[in-house]
This record gives sequence, structure tokens and C-alpha cells, in this order.
Amino acid sequence: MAIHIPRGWELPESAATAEALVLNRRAAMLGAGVGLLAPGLARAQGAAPTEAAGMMAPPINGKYPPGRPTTPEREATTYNNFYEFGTDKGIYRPAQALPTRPWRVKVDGLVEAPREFDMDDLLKLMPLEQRVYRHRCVEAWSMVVPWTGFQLSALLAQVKPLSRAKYVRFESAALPGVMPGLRQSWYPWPYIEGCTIEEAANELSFMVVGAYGKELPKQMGAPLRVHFPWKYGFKHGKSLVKISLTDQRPKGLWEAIQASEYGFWANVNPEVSHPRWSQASERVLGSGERVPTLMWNGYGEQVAGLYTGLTRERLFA
Ligand SMILES: Nc1nc2c(c(=O)[nH]1)N[C@H]1C(S)=C(S)[C@@H](COP(=O)(O)O)O[C@H]1N2
Ligand SMILES: [Mo]
Repeated sequence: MAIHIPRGWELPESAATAEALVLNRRAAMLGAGVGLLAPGLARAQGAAPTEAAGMMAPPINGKYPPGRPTTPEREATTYNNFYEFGTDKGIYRPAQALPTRPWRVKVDGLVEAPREFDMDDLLKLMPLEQRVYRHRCVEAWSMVVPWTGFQLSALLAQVKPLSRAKYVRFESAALPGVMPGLRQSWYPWPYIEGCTIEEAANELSFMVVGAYGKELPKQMGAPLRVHFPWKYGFKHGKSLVKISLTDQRPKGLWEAIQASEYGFWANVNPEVSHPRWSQASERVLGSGERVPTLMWNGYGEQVAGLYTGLTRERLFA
């Protein structure tokens, strides 16, 4: 296995941190010494990265500058929503029990070529890049994270959607043995979310497999989650096991519980309040500073055109 040592222009933003510099140096040393170590020994010493781990720092796509500093990794990875593991923000602890290999994801429904992908095969098949996106939770906090992944459109091209497909439905894993939250039986598990086929085809719709140049932490939805940076965070299904094309508008878990507060579209709009709080501003994870929330979370140039003519829809809740 070749160990890729990123060149200057390929360095992820996080490489500016001392930690990443140390890691890169370690990788370089490993590269030099790797021929001397039996592979088993290297692994036993915790030195050999997995194959997937070595793919997580592809070049950053510079087309989407976030305009704000990257959230410190520690803040973004210890303050999470993943109700399958509990309702508090500290679920990074119980989430470590999630087994992410082997992992299979089915892409099915109204497609010419339904397929079940092994996660490691999918990583080799898809054009990986990094995108530094803003993330806005409906609870009015936000972060900026360098995600590694590929465009959702590239995955859909593999299965060839039929013209009857109007929506994409995302289903998260539901593993009773490792997810204590599933015992809260009043939630209609599994976690479901969805979007239109036009939204799925948009250049911003991104399948995430890594963060901060590394494999996606389990609490962030390893090994595969989706990100629509112009929508509230609850639209971003984590730890996906099934992606289905359908002609029925999917009903999300939150919409099923409380449709008046969490709708299908959930596009970010500072002027449309949540029934219980204002969406005009947001608390920035890490600094704690409050900043104004932007229309479409600042991504109007790419997505506003998706919604012209949809005047009867509740686009912003
Ligand atoms: N399966 C699943 N996906 C989920 C959630 C969840 O509880 N379960 N929470 C959502 C919410 S409300 C947000 S804000 C984001 C949080 O992502 P993060 O933990 O990576 O910040 O994940 C979303 N995806
Ligand atoms: Mo959220």
C-alpha cells in the first residue's frame, strides 16, 4: 500500500494545526520505514493506517469558500446530534460502539441498476474531494467543517435513476444492540430523511465519508452521511444503509413527530422563525460568538434557482 504524503497545495485546512503537521511527519517516517516492518507488527503498534484512512485528505475544492474560520475539531466532534445514541450533545462516547466495517449501503428503488455497495469499494469508485461547508442546525448553532466525500450526483449516476423518480429517501442504520436511543420507542425509527431529485442532483449535495482529513468520526455519522449545506442539519441523515429513489415524498423522522416545526424542505432562512425561537442569528461552535444567519445559509448562488415557482410549499421550516 502506498502512503500518500500530501504536497503543499493539497493540504487540508486542518493541516495548518500542529496536530496535523505531526501526523504528516509521522506518515512520512512511516513511509520511509515501512519496508523494514512486518505488516502485522506495524499494525500491532498502531502505526499502519487503514486503507480508507489513507484516502481522507484529497484536495480541497476551492469553489465553496466558507467565509468563516474552521471550527476546532474538538468542538465539532464533541457536540453532536445523533438521537440513536441519546438525546444529549455528548453522544460521542456511546457512539464509539457503532461497528462501521464491514458496511454495506443499498441504492435502490426507481433506478435502472439497483446496487448494494461495500463501503470500501464505494470509496475507491467515487471521486473524493474535500469541501469546507457551513453547517446550520435548526437549534440555531453552527459550525464550519472540512468534509471529505463525493457529490451525491456521482453516486446516483451509478444506478441510473428512472424518469419516474422524483425523490431520494435516506435511511440510517438502526442497530438495537449498540444504539441505546432506539429504546425510546416513541421515536419512529429508523431515522429517515429525504429530498427531491433536483436537490439531489445539485452540485452542493455531498456524501460525506470523512472530516478534518480523517475518517468520519462515528458520532458524525460514519461511515457515510449526507450534507445539504443550505438546509437545516436534521436533513443530513447519518450512518446511511439505504438510499432509495421514489415517487413518494419521504416523511422524515422529525416531520413524522412534529410536522409544524420540522418540514420536508427545511431550507435555512433567517426571516422565518421556528415556532419556538428566532432563526435570525446563530451561535458559532467553538468561539460562542453570535453571527447573523444567511439566506440559504449563504448558498443562494447554487440553490435559489431550485425553488422558483414552488410558491405553495413551506420552503423554510
Ligand atoms: N441518523 C441521524 N442523523 C442525524 C441526526 C440524528 O439524530 N440521527 N441528527 C441530525 C441533526 S439535528 C444535525 S444538526 C446533524 C448533526 O451533525 P453533527 O453531529 O455532525 O454536527 O445530524 C443530523 N443527522
Ligand atoms: Mo440539528
